[in-house]
Amino acid sequence: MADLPHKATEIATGTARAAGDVLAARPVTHLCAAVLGGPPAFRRTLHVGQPNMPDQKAFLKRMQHILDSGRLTNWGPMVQEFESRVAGIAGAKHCIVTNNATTGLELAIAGMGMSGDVIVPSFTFVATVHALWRQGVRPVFCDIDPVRHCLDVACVEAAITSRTTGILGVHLWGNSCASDALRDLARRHDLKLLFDAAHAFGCQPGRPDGAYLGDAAVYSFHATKCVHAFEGGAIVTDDDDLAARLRLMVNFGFAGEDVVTYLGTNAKMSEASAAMGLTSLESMHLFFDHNRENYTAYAAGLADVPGVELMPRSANRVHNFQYVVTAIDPEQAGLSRDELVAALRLENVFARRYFYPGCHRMQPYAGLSPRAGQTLPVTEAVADRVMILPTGMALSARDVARVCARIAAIVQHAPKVRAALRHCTDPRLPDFARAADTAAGPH
Ligand code: T4K
Repeated sequence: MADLPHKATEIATGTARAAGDVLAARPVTHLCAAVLGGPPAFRRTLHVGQPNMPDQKAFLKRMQHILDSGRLTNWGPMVQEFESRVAGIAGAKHCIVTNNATTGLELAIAGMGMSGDVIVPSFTFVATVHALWRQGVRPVFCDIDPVRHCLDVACVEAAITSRTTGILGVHLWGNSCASDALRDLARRHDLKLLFDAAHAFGCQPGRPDGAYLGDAAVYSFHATKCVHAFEGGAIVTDDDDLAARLRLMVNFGFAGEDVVTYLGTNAKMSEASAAMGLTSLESMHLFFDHNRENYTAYAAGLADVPGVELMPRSANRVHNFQYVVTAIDPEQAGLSRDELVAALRLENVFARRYFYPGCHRMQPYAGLSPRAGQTLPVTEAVADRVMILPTGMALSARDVARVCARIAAIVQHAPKVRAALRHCTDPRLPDFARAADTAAGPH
């Protein structure tokens, strides 16, 4: 569907041009933000995590093959091929695919023998922490570094006690944890090292980094991920024994037709999901390249917007650019992150405040570590400022330029936008920005 051609505003100010021209198109004084009564930037809604659609013909051909063969699930040929492709891309000896990453994390936690306390960031999707809790493991929240948003190694070291059995790091936004340092720490203290790599499929560190996969790592192939299998996950590891155990656990613990040798569950991926995963893999580099182009357009379009900072990405690293991460400085922008997210909703741009407010403020973890608010200063600051912007195949670089132009216009008129939001009752506003709450700002 075409975007709204606001020629009277955007073309007059030059903002309807290609991404690289956005800077030249300033000032944007005449561009009226939707919250101030202008038409929305987009007729359709732009989402974070809108699925990338791979080649439909190739997918349907695989589906036909599945239907013809009668093999629908239980480690069929599609799943086997997908496992071998994922292991190859990850550079791991073994891959066990699962029905989603959350189950994959739970199985890895149990299979690795984690118990007692495990150190984990609070700044992550809540599934990371739920997986521990559901396996009877107490999460010990640790702060993150402000640049990569991954575990701060010094904080991890300080948090280790006699109850600690492992570290669960998150390669957040596809960034790499300080994996070598975490591996050394884990070895010195005889701890297990697991990585939640839900965001990081296809990402590779810039230099050889044998620790990137830890003792095991878990990918997500959820529909919102760059490469997806509708729903899906994968555990990768170089550990033969762990892999053998996990393969049993994924399938109820069955070691033979009626021989059960281990506590297991049903975490199997279906052939239909694997067919989507394989087809999605065939377009992986197309998706990555497209995301990189969008990232470049965001970098150009946001370069001069005060208070809106784009998280840098290392050029010497393979990156899926799946998440476009910005940090909002309310002093400079004149608006809080929440106000900017709210104003963008009226443009039909659904930016997200992942992963506010941090797991330590969610149930059942709030109250678990009462001092977490003080011991996680970076987490608290980052959770209040991060805004994720849409990308993926659903957006062109030109769309990105338009999003940036609207952000610039909103920031330029920040006092008026703030006042307008106080009285706004538009149903598209997120719950946290309903008229009565908006003035309160973040916690
Ligand atoms: N660890 C980390 C660090 C994670 O981020 C995640 C998941 C996990 C572990 C667990 O992985 P899985 O068990 O899910 O494999 C989404 C995803 O559900 C979740 O997978 C993801 N991370 C998380 C960051 O985001 P929501 O609830 O914020 O997204 P949702 O469902 O609102 O989707 C975003 C938008 O995308 C929708 O508003 C509309 C659009 N959309 C979405 C789907 C699913 C579509 O257009 N079509 C679709 O089919 O959680």
